[in-house]
Amino acid sequence: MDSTVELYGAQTGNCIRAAIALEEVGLSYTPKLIDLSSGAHQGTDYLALNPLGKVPVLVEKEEGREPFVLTQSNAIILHAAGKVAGRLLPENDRERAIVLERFFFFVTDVIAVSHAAFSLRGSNMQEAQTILTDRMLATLETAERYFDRDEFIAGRAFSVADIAGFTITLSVKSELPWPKLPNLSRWFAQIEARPAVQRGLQVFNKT
Ligand SMILES: N[C@@H](CCC(=O)N[C@@H](CS)C(=O)NCC(=O)O)C(=O)O
Repeated sequence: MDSTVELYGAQTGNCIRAAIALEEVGLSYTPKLIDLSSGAHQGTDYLALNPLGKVPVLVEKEEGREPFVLTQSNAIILHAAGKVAGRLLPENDRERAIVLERFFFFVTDVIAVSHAAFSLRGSNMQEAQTILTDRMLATLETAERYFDRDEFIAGRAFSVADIAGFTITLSVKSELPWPKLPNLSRWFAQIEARPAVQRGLQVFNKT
């Protein structure tokens, strides 16, 4: 049966993470660039897909079925992981739980705090923005401990936790005290060099 996958997005951390996940599992998909600066995400057609007017959105179309729509980057990443057993999420219960622990460490303790700080940009709450940014950076630095025994963020294999950690680290690269973070430094260079990660970084890059 014919099926197609589309990923609507822009050059933002949430969209790049979703794209990297699709690239890492080798799913064939069509990127649909949404121009946030012209408000394309607030148009009627786009709001019909995602009433929140946010990117990314994944749409799977299969003949004879209603389109399947996902409107959260983390749901898209986990959905991609489900496409190839054991590829981005271990099949072993405990190993999978550790991957999810570290995936959510980045999603809730680092990325969400970063978003909260970002949302205060241009407001008169500069001090609050600085507090949130400093807290997010301090939390991110604690990821250094995850490499005591293992090569990746959550074990011996690349996983959704590495995807969650990579783009937020990239976005604050110039603000991290790299000499104090030798493990994170080695890990970051290794993840950045992955061909699928490189492709994901370019999917919505229009420059
Ligand atoms: N929790 C959502 C957040 C999505 C989100 O905030 N997307 C931003 C770009 S990273 C966006 O669409 N911003 C445009 C706007 O809010 O107008 C996810 O992870 O997918």
